[in-house]
Amino acid sequence: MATSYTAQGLMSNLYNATKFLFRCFEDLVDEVHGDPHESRLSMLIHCEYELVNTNCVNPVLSLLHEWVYTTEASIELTKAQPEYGDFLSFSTHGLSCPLMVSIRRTPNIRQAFINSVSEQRGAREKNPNSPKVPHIAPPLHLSRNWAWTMSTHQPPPPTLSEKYSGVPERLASIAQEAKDRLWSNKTLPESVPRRCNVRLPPGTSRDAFDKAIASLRCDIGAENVALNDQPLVDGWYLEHPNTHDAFHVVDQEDLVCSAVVYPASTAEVQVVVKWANLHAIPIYPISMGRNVGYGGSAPRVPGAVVVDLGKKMNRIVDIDPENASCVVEPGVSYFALYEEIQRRQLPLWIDTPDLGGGSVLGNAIDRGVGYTPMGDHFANHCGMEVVLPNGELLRTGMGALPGKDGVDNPTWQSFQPAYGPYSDGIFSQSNFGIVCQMGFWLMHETAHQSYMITFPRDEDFPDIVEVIRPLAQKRILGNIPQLRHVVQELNVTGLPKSHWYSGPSPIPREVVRKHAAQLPCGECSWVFYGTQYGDDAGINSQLDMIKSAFSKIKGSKFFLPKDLPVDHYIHSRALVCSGVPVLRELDWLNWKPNAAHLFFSPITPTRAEDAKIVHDINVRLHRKYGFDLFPTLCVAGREMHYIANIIYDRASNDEKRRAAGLMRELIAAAAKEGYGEYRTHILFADQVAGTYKWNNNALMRFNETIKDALDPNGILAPGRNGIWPKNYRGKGWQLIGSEVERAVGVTSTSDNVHTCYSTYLVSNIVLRLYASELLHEMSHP
Ligand code: EUG
Repeated sequence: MATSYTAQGLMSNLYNATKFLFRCFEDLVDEVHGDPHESRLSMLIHCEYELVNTNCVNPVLSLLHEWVYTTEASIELTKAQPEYGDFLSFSTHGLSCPLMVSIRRTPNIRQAFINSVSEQRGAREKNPNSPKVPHIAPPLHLSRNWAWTMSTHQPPPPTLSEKYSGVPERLASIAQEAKDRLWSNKTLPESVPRRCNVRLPPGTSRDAFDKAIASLRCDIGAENVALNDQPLVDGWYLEHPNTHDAFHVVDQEDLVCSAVVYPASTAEVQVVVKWANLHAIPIYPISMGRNVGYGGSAPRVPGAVVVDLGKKMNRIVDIDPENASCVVEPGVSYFALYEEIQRRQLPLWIDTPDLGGGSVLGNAIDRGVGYTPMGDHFANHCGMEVVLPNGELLRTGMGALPGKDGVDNPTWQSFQPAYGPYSDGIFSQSNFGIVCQMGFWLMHETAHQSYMITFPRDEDFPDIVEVIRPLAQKRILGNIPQLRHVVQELNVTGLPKSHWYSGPSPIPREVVRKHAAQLPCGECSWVFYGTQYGDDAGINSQLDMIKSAFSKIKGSKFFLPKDLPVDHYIHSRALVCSGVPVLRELDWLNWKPNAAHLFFSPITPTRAEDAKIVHDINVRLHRKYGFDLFPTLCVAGREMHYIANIIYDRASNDEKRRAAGLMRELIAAAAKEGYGEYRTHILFADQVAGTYKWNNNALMRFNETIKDALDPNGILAPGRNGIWPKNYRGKGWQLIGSEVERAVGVTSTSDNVHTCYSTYLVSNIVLRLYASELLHEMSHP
C-alpha cells in the first residue's frame, strides 16, 4: 500500500510541521487498522516549503530527531523492516524555490536518524545543557496558499439548520476555512486531563452539591443538567465551550462552572433561580456564551452553575414588519435573526457587531455596538422580560401594562420608557436580573456606500479625530465608522505575524511600513472605514463633504470597494455596515499560535487632546509589555470607543502574565488621566468598577444597595461587572492588584506548554505507529 500525503503551501513553524506530519501518520495508522491484510506499507510525505533560506528544512529534521530521540520505542522499530529502501530525501531547487521533502518509512532514514540522534546524545552527555533539538530554524514564511490548502482536515462546524448557534449555510465554506486556518496555527492539544473533578461552588460540600444537583434534575429534567467534569475543550468561535473561558487568561481550569443547566422557558428560569436561593448556590446566566475577549461563558465565581439560556430558549418570538421590530430570546444569534428576515423576504435590516455569532439579546445587555445607523444596541432595544434574583417575573416598559385579555401589550415594542423610572438600564451590565426576552427595533433597508480613507502619518491621528467630530455631530457620517491603525491591514489578511516578521518582539514600525506599501492600502498609517446611507444623490453629496473635510489632512487617499481587490477587508466591512453578519474578524486570531485576545476598551471624548492621551498610554504600555498595538476606534460625535485588541498565545504563561499586566496597567493609567472603560473582561471587572469611584464610591454603593435589595442571598452572578452581593463582600473576592498575573501558571506543571505538548504528542504518535507496525508484522509473518 502506498499512501501519499501532500501539503501544498507552507508551514509556518516547527509546530505546524510537526502537527501536519503526525496527522498524516495518524491517518496512516487508521488506514492500516482498517485493512490489516494490506501487504505493503509505505508513506510518502511531500512538504513544499517556500525556501526562505536553506535552514528552513531544520524544523522538519528537528521534529524527526525529536520524535526519535524522545522515545526508545521508535529506535526499536528501526530493526523491524530491513527490506525497504530510501528513507529520507531532501531535494532543494535553489533559493526561493519549492523544497521537496519526501519521507519514506524505510530503514535508511531510520539509520540516519539513529546516527544523528546518537550524535545529539553524545553531545548531550558531554554537555547536559546542550539543547535537545539542536537546530530550530526561525519560523518559515507563510504564503496565503498554505492557509487555504489545509482546509479539508477539520470536521465542519455546525450549520444554523443543525444547531441554534451554528453558521448560516451561506458562510459554511468560509467558516470551514477559518477553522482550518486556526487549527493550522494551533499547538495546544484539544484538551488535557482535568486536574480536579468538579469545581464545587464556594462553601458547598460535595455531598450538599450532589443533593442540590439531584433536586435540580428532578425540577427540570435530568437531561437538562450537566456536570462540568469532562476535559475542557476551548474549541473556537463556532464550537465554543459553556464550561469555561476559551480565551483563558489565568489557568484554563481556574474559571470553570460546576455544572450547566438548560432551562427551556422563562418559567424554568424562575425554577432555577428559586433552586439557587434554596441551596445557596451561585448561578451565572449566559445567552450564547460568545462574549469573546470579555470572559466568554466563564462564571466570575468558579464553581457557579452556568445557566445556559441559549440552548433551549432560542425562539424569535416575533417579527413585526409594520413596527419594524422584533422580540427575541437569549439564544437568537445575529446570524439566525438575519437569516429569518431574509427567509421572510422582509425589507428590513438588523444591526450586527463585527462577528455575527453572538446573541442579539446578550450583546445588547452588555451594551455592545454595531455599525449601521442603529448600532447602539441597548439604545435600540424596546422592552424586556426579566426574572429577578428572587424568582419574580418583571416586564419593563409598556410590557408592564397588561394587554387586553392577557395578550402582550400592543405598545411593548413601540415606546421604551413607559411610566415612572426607566428601569431597563439597571439590567444592562449588571447582575440584577436574567433577561429572558427583549424587543429590538429594526432598520429599513436602504442604499449604502462603504469607503476607505488612508492617512500617511502616525501623527495624523489627533487631526483625524478633529475632522470626524463635526462630521459625526452633524450626522454627515452615516454610521459609527472605524478608524484602524495600518498594522491591522496586515492582520485582517488572516496571515500570521510570522508571515510578516519573524522576531519575537512587536513588529517594528518600519517593517509594517514596508509590507503596507505592498498592500492595497499602500504605505500609510491610519485607515478609516465609513459607510453612507440614503439615496444616490444623498450619498454622493455626503461623500463630497466627507472627502473635502478629510482633504485637510495632507496625503489622505479615498478608496471605494470597487477600487480594491475582492479579498480586501473592505468588502466584509461593507456587509457589516449594511447589517449582514459575517465571520471575517476571526482572522485576528491567526496572528499567533493558539491566539486568544483581551479587549482594552476605554471611552474618550472625540477630541484631539483626549484621543492623543489615551493613544499614547496604549503605545507606551504595549511597548513596555511587548505586545503589538491593534487599535480600532469606533468614533461617534462626542465619544469614541478606543478598542485595543491584546492578542496573546494561550500556550505561553509568559504571554498570559504580560497580557494581564498590560491590562491592569492600562486601566490604571487611563483612569489616572480620567478615562474609563465601557466594558471589560470579568477578571478586570473589579479594577474597572473601582475606577468609577467619584464621591467615595457613590456609584458602587448605589449598585450594592440595589443588589442587596434584589438579591439578598447573593446567588445571581456574584462579582459580574464588579458588583458583589453582601455575602461575598470583604472576603477577598475582588481582584484589584496583581492577582491575575500572579495566578497565571501557578497550577500548571510546566511553564512552557509548547515543549510539554510536543513531547506528549510525539510520544503518543510514536506509540501508535509502533502499534501499527506490530499489526503489520503480524499480518505478514
Ligand atoms: C470591537 C468593538 C467593540 C468591542 C470589542 C471589539 C471591534 C473590534 C465597540 O466595541 O467591545 C474590531
